[in-house]
Amino acid sequence: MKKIGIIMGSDSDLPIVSKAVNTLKEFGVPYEVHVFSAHRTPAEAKEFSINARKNGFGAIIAAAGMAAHLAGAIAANTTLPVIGIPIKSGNLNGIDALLSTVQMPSGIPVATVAIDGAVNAALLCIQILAVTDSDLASKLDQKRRIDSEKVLEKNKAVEAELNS
Ligand code: RP5
Repeated sequence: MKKIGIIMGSDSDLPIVSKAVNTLKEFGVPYEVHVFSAHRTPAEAKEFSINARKNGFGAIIAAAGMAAHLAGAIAANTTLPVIGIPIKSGNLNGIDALLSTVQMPSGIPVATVAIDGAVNAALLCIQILAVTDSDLASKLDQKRRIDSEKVLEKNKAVEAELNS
């Protein structure tokens, strides 16, 4: 199975990024995690991206806060799918990171999830791998069923308590 690369701009992003790691673990998807910054360690970020396909990666998650150009910088150096996570930090609470990550000019796409949307970033990567992996597709179906059942249980409890 292809690996997922998880790159964050700072170790201060780890509390959010760890949710993506846990989701990949839950599905048994292999991953590598690195702290590479587009502005503090641009050479390492570029090196990783240029070699990602030949090093066995199938998609890359890039998480960064503030003027978050990390996902775009990674996407500039690979044609693997790049999923950007705008991290909530600084005076603008992640709005700056959201706009920096999502507003890519045509030609270099970054699939951007919600601010701090690490679980969805991982699920999108799993869905990408599941295009050609039927076991992974079954696990995704199963998770959807379990999540639906949980909501239906909650619905039952709310209906029983509040409806006359
Ligand atoms: C970004 O700046 C990082 O991704 C992080 O979200 C933010 C703040 O970084 P630190 O100052 O906490 O290292 O590059």
